[in-house]
Amino acid sequence: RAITSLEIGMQAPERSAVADTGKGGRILLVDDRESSYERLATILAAEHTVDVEPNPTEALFHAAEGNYDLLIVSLDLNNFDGLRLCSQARSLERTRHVPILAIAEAENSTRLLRGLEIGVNDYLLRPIDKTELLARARTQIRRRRYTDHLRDNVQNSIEMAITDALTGLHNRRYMESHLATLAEQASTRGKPLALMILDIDYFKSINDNYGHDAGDDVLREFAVRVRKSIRGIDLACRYGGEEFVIVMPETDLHVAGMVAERLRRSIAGEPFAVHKGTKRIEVTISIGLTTLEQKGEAVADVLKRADIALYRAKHDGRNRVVS
Ligand code: GH3
Ligand code: MG
Ligand code: MG
Ligand code: MG
Repeated sequence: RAITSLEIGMQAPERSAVADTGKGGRILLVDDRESSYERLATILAAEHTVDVEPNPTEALFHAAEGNYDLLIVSLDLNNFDGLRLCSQARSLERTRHVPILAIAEAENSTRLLRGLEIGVNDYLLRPIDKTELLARARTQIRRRRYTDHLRDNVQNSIEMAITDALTGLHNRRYMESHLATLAEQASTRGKPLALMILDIDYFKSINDNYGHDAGDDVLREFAVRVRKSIRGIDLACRYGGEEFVIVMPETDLHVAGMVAERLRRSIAGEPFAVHKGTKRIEVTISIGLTTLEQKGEAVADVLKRADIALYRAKHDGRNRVVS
């Protein structure tokens, strides 16, 4: 049974993808007999763009580079094993999802069966009927477009599931699942791991004084500044409303303290533009900082220690880093 897009929590496919005629595809025809490929190409050209490649060595290269919707491969090729092309196309990342329609003389039907085993999607026996060729080509191209569409949707859903929509940072769920992995890696490799919780000071009064939209502007701009001050391997997430967590692998307390202090200054030192740049407001943050203290320490304990440090930063007057 096919899984529908709705069941896996994404948008219903657009109508155009469902109603696709399968016409207007890009086809690579691999056949080394001139009388054969000239006829097939003429038939297919009525509905598609067709490239013919009689040279099998070139065919795989074109298939990988050419962004085709369909490969039509003759398994009767004289000096070449068409099956090998099919299996290579199946193993290459760039051609893995391109459908293959095999064609062969009836006497080569064992090759066709082998082809189906290695991932050929459909086949036709010679002599090839014009209507049937067009119909089977359309079906494969339609299927290809539809599965591409689904694959994009799945990727988008995954992105959405781990990303905070307002700031584009990772969300709490992702952080919690990933933090355990990072802590484990740090433990087994004997490397330090730093973690900080950042909380915007008096954020409620930003909302109260300038409106909720201005508060959102501040959160977005805050995320931009966070991204600028961390490395690619660091993990930044929106942990709650105006609370963020940054995890820094291979970073000790001293270095993490400098990063935190730089970040604190980058927030306090430059007012935030809100309401489409018509207004600028001063923002400060408080940061609670800690590191993984011993091998195998529970991440909940690390988070708790950072939270206690944050509480002290608030209590001691805000706009500061406490570790
Ligand atoms: P403190 O210095 O002690 O952190 O004070 P605070 O006002 O920042 O702390 P508090 O936790 O009382 O208030 C946080 C506010 O953040 C309350 C909530 O309405 C607001 N908030 C949470 N999420 C969002 C959001 O997505 N957008 C906006 N604009 N506000 C949010
Ligand atoms: Mg608070
Ligand atoms: Mg706050
Ligand atoms: Mg808070």
